[in-house]
Amino acid sequence: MTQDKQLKPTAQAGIGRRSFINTAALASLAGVVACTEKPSSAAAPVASAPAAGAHASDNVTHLKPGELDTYYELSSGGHNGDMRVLGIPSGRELHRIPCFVPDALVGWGITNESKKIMGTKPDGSLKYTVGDTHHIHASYKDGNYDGRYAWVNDKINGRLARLRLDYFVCDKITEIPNIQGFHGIFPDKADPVDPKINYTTRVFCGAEFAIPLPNTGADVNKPEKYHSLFSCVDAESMEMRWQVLIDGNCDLTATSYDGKLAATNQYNTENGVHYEDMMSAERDACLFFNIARVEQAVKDGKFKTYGDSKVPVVDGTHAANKDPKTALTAYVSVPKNPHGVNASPDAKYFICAGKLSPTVTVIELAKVLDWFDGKLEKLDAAIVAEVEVGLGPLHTAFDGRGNAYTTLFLDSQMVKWNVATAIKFHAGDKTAKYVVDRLDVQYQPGHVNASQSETRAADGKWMVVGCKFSKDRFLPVGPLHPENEQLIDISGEKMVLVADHPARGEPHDFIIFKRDLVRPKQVYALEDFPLATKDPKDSGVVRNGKKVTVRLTSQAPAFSLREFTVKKGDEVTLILTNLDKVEDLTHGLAIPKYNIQFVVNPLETASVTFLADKPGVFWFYCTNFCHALHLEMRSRMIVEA
Ligand code: CUK
Ligand code: CUA
Ligand code: CA
Repeated sequence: MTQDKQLKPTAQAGIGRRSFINTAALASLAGVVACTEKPSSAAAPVASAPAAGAHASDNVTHLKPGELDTYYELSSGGHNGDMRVLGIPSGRELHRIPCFVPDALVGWGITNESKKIMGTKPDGSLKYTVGDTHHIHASYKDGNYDGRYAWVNDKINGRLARLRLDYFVCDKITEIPNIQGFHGIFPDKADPVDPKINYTTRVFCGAEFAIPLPNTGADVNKPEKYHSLFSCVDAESMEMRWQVLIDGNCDLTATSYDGKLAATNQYNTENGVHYEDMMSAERDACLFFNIARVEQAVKDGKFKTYGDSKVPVVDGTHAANKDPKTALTAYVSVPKNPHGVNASPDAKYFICAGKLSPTVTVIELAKVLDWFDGKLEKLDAAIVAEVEVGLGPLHTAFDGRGNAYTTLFLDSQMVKWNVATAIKFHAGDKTAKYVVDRLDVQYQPGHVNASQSETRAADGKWMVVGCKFSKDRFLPVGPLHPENEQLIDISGEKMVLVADHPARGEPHDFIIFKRDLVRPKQVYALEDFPLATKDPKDSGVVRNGKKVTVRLTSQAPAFSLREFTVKKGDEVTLILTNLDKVEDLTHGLAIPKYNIQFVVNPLETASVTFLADKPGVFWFYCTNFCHALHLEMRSRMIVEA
């Protein structure tokens, strides 16, 4: 065979493109420049040369058929409203986990069980059918992922979803009161007061948009009434614990390894309600929360509530927290409209990227705690470095060897820089060369993450860069391009671009962790489902007035009932238990003209409720290929007129 099997990413498109972006970028403060690049109508030529330089390591990138990846990537799906699971280094997409938005494949938003998690209106229909996931983080123990849960935000409707990492399914969704534009999330890694609790018990949630509180239509033109809230959700119960009233708009959230601090970077400390106002100040803030003090204030009853919500809200505004000894919050000044705050794996620093400033700011956590303790006079002294890295810095990943990797949106680059050297440079040693390497990426990177980056076990092997634009990187598919996730080998001194993976819009953040940190189960247990039909002989129709319950089971290649009969006007609840217990033996159930389709995995039970409003014969059939006689796996629903 002479076919070219593995396409390598092409080398960078050259200096012309970059200088073009830079010129355009300077002309546009807001940085929306990517679309001014010349579009390309054809696919890029197949690369003939391998990616620049020899591999710095023995990282294996090309998996042969049957070989498994060594890392999981959990990625958000943006306004697709879903979550994705990929294998790294292959970049193969393994699964999409629906949470906020219906999913036709599995029947998410169709079954009663998934609708209950998603939330319904009084008439039983879904409360929301759109979502916008950005940030995904997993539960911790001892500073590393413990494989229990992951959480993801919905920016549009202000919801937090939890995923169980034993089954890779969403099991709870919480709607956060009195917020809009819910953006950054981060689980805590320990308890601030009880050292025995060295695992996640809280999830912090930053609201981006300030709204009048309460938002009743009364104070729309009073900017002083606009606030956003920083929220704490209980990791186990998924109930709201407390909220903090703050100045500014939250972007990302980060937490310290000792559980004492959470932070969010604030890009609109001006509290502007119009676009221009949000960029008027030269500096904004990285806002720190003293978790123990916030919880004490809640205990002491120093809170209010807004509207119908019973959730306690403490005052974390700048004006109310000037005295370090009582402050709940600390506003550390960082340059103009910062984007992203990330905790370094050595547990010492939080790093904010400048976005509209070409800098990154390194904040030492011990010094922030000193300020709260009255031992550091000026909060600004917690900043131990503020150095230039390039244009449009957004997010930062770590390799566990003291290096940070920051996306440069406007420069279309990754910059690798050494944190300790940057601190030296900032302290006055102008010979300290903190920039280690630069690598052009294709194009306009937003998020980045490295293997195990935001844990104490950061291993510096792989980095994935989420490029917002893909242009000439893939075969053209019409106007809507995929995004481009680029795999980069970071095991050596130089970053090496290894592969491009298209991603359907629009992943923002993702985490990459070792595969043995989770133990996914592939078969359910019957006992987990109160509605389960354990014996096919228990199948049948039970009528209670106009309410009809139909129980049936599936075992390849048949449903337990060959037919069932209901009457027009009945409210039918159909409960299906899959009695096949073999891994990978999933069945589906679809009812033509009734807009119903869902799947049941091995030993899973799921149900649907619908109004039998159309008389006739309806062949309900198995949608998930399960057997040589899969096509024959169908039965009749008879709806009598
Ligand atoms: S934001 Cu998307 S690129 Cu939601 Cu994390 Cu920075
Ligand atoms: Cu059961 Cu196909
Ligand atoms: Ca600002």
